[in-house]
Amino acid sequence: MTHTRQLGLRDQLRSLRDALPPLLQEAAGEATTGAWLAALERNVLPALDFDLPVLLVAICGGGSTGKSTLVNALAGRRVSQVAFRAGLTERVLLVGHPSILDGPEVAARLLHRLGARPVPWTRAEDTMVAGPPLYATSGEISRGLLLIDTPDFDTGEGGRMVNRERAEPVLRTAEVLVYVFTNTVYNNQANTAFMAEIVGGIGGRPTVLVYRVSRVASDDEVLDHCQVVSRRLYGGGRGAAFPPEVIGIYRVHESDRVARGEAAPALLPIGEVTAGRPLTTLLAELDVARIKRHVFGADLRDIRADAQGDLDRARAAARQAALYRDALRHAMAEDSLKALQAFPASEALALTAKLFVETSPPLVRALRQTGVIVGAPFRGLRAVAQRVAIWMGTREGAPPAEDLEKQVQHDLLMAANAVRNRLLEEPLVVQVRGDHPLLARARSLAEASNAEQRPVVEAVSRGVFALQVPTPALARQRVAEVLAEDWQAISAQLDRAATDLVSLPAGIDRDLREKVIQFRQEMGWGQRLRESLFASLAALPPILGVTYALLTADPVTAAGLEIRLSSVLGLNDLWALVSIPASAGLTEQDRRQLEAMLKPVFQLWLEQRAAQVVQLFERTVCRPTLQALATVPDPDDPRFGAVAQALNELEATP
Ligand SMILES: Nc1nc2c(ncn2[C@@H]2O[C@H](COP(=O)(O)OP(=O)(O)OP(=O)(O)O)[C@@H](O)[C@H]2O)c(=O)[nH]1
Ligand SMILES: [Mg+2]
Repeated sequence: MTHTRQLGLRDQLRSLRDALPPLLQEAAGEATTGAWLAALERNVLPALDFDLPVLLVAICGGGSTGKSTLVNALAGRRVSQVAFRAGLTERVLLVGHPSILDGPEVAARLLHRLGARPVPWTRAEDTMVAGPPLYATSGEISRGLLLIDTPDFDTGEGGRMVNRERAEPVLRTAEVLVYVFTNTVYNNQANTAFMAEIVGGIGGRPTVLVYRVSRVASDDEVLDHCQVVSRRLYGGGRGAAFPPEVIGIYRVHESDRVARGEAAPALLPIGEVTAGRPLTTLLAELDVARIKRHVFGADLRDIRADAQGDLDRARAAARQAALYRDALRHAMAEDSLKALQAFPASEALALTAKLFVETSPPLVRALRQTGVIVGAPFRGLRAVAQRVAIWMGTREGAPPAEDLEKQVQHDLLMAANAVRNRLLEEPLVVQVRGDHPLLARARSLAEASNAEQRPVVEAVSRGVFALQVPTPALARQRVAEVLAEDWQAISAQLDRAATDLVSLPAGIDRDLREKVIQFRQEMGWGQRLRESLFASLAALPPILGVTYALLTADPVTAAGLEIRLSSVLGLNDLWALVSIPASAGLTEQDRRQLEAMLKPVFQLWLEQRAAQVVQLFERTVCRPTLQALATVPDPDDPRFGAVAQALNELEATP
């Protein structure tokens, strides 16, 4: 690997390390899973920074199998405490050549791979006491090796493998393993399963088997047992050949002299792969560079796979939160309609009349000529004329009716309560039409295999779908707050807001004027001709007058003027229908024209008011939930793309 490539790789890996864990935390409220972050920080990044051609060789196995005895033999001195008691070695001990481990700087950087800062060894007994890794030196150890004595991984205490937790990180870090096992445990499922996970963990690590067995056992029996072990470790079927990861096999016999500490154990090479070489020779002959490349590549592959899993989960969680947030907005829009049952119909009618008058030059001229509409046959007409005058700026307007305000307050409270119930329910259920973007998003998330909780899509009727959107964990955590909210304070806030909602929204006449002009342009010749007839004053007053009479029959609900809200929707989907019953006594044509005139003002009112009510819900009932969701990164957050790119480049790294 060239220097510049290493630099590029290092940057990618660092950006992965820095960006992915917070992304996952923010999106899913979870810490990273898998060992990728530890492998990255402990193995790969230090290796890029500090490339020393030394192999880490871990001596591992069950309790009292003779690991420490073997380490002492290889080191040529008693560095590790040995005894008959299983579980004796309680901490990691590293032994290396003084030219490698000499100098605190080198030692510290080399041992940095183990996570905890190691301390210098002083005496063999230290290995019996739990603590940070120890390091010792021995001139007998090859310069290319760093031996590690490890705690056993099968001594139990209160149902826990106490030493396994100490051994595991070291074993995952080691580049070569020497697995020591005895005749009593060679067939032990638990030990080999643990080892298999470790050795398979980084794409198959080279392993030396050391089998402590009676001298009475034949070589064939010994090899047979070693076969059992290696199949357990690396898989593979029955057959004479050992997997390529097994790089050496030794048998070692029970010896009282060894047990008494008078002699070093004699490791007898067996099997073709060992080719009669002593263990020291075999280890010294290992191709350090090749093994390091292999381990490094395997580490990178593992990191990539694990990190990809985390990225996928973070993305799915972000998409889920965004879907929930938007579905909640949709639900709020649905419920906002409950708060909009009282349309200020007389105001709307007056405004429409005013705008039609203003935008119709012949009508204005006629009105100017005759002054206010005098002597019309309907009593209500005077009120309309007053309204028209108010809108034209010649008179002061009266405040909105009290009962209308009460109605709005009541409706608003009911709607807010409906929204609150939605927050407490799980999942959130909303209805959408077939072409609504929420539907496509819910479907694609339902198909995403990595989503923890998936939305469910159900067809309700033709073209209408119900979406069940799971509540993200982050929002679920806030349910208690939703429940604990001061409902009285919220009611008071809603009541105050209701005052503003009673009349037509401010500035609506500007938007409406455009619609009226557009409407007029779309009118056919015949209608325009009719409209110009309104100017004769004979035709206009009856239309306005009749309509006004209809409206004033019940100013709250505007009985007679039918308003229908469709609720299969979302704000963009709002459609409104204003219809005047045939019983109103208008000609079909006048009725249609009046409906068409009123429809734009109704729609504008509905859109603007619904948006206002939604905002009100956002500030009150939905506040805790929305606050929680606001901390979740958007699915378009550029950090997702940056992490994905870092992972892609890792894949391209040989
Ligand atoms: N007979 C015989 N005894 C051995 C041999 N190797 C080790 N022993 C003895 O077995 C006991 C355990 O040896 P240790 O080296 O402490 O074993 P260990 O695997 O380090 O044990 P833990 O640290 O407890 O996991 C000691 O009493 C050793 O003297 C051997 O080859 N033959
Ligand atoms: Mg030991």
